[in-house]
Amino acid sequence: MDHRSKKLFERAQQLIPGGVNSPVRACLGVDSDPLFVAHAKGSHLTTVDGTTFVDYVQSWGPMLLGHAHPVVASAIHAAVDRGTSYGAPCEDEVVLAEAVIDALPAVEMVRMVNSGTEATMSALRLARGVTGRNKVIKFVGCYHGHADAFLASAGSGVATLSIPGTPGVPEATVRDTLLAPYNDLTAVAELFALHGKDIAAIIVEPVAGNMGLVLPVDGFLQGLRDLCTEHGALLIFDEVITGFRVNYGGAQKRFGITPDLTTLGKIIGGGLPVGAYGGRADLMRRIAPCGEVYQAGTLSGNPLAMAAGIATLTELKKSDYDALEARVAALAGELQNILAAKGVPVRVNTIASMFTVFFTDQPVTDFASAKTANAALYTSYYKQMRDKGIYLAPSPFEAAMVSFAHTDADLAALLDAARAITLTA
Ligand code: KE4
Repeated sequence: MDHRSKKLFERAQQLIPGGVNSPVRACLGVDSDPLFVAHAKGSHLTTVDGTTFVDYVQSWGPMLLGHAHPVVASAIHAAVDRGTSYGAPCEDEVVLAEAVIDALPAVEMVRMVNSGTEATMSALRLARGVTGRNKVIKFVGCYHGHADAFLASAGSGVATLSIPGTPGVPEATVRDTLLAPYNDLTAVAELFALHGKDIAAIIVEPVAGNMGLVLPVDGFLQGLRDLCTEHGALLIFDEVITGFRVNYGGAQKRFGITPDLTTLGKIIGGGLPVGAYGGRADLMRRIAPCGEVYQAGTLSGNPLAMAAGIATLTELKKSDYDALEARVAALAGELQNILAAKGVPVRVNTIASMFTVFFTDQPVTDFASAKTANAALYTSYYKQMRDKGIYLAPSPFEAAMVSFAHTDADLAALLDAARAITLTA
């Protein structure tokens, strides 16, 4: 059935580590081989063997409009004939910066980079540069890209593959990375009591998407804001997933919290490589060339990615986020009922257009509770759903993504597949 995928995977494994250009795609966490994609459109993707799936990964978040959206595609087509990279300023960099600043309440200035990792590593360098402090607080199970400082107890692919610690990262680097459980303000307050004058920043996924989907409990984000203000540290919202996903204005708009810095990625590139970091103008002006904190990038702000980002945000600004959230909330509730009726423990967390199925009988509010979920059940669920044409994240530590292109028939197809599978506790 997946003959060409298997042949391509065999070839790829001789040429590319693990046969993939990003670890989680290898599907090791669900005892499966990856499917090679030939093309994708809207809510669907089609493999090199001609099999079409309803896609609930959506490239891990960028494709909120769905794959190959005509407005985005035509913007890219038009841009490509104007040249793909100038290494000099272009008008679309200004236009996309204006769109981002207009949307996100806490962003007064923004710098484009090429990935979420570049965005978070740059935001941390800026926080350290302006505070003169070295330590950073991150939360166990949160993933902020693969920069050295963030690979302590990270989520996403690090959690999926149970990669121990941080091989290749100097002990001195992670010594400055302090860890706390997500949603645990007491633990954060204790870290400030111990290290307060040395802590440059807290970096947090305001909604966690890399331990599976975990929501902030009431007061958590405000508590982080208050602790940072009290101790002179900066609050960094890593909105690489949540930016333009949980609200057009991101989590900072949805929850009414003002971080000092915000990192972005995924959606703002419309599927092309774009990341960004931004925030208070007084902080961003400390970045070279107007400040002394250095950060640079050959392809930062390239015209193709800017055109894709502008087209994407333009379409999203007109989109009905509340309607999509209501549809996904109903889907998640029905999915929980269907799976629970099979006699297995299950909790489905959802917000906006994201959800995660945890095969556990307890609320999932942090990485420790996320890890109580039955991994074997998730693997069985993943495999059977894939056999029935539903393409899910090959890891229980990710979030399913629904796009504006998903039809009611697409959502029904997921529920029908869930009804048809067999799960044994
Ligand atoms: P990238 O460097 O992969 O563009 O972004 C890193 C990043 C930063 N912050 C958050 C909150 C993120 O979720 C990510 C990347 N997300 C993962 C999936 N959850 C990327 C998938 C992959 O590694 O292939």
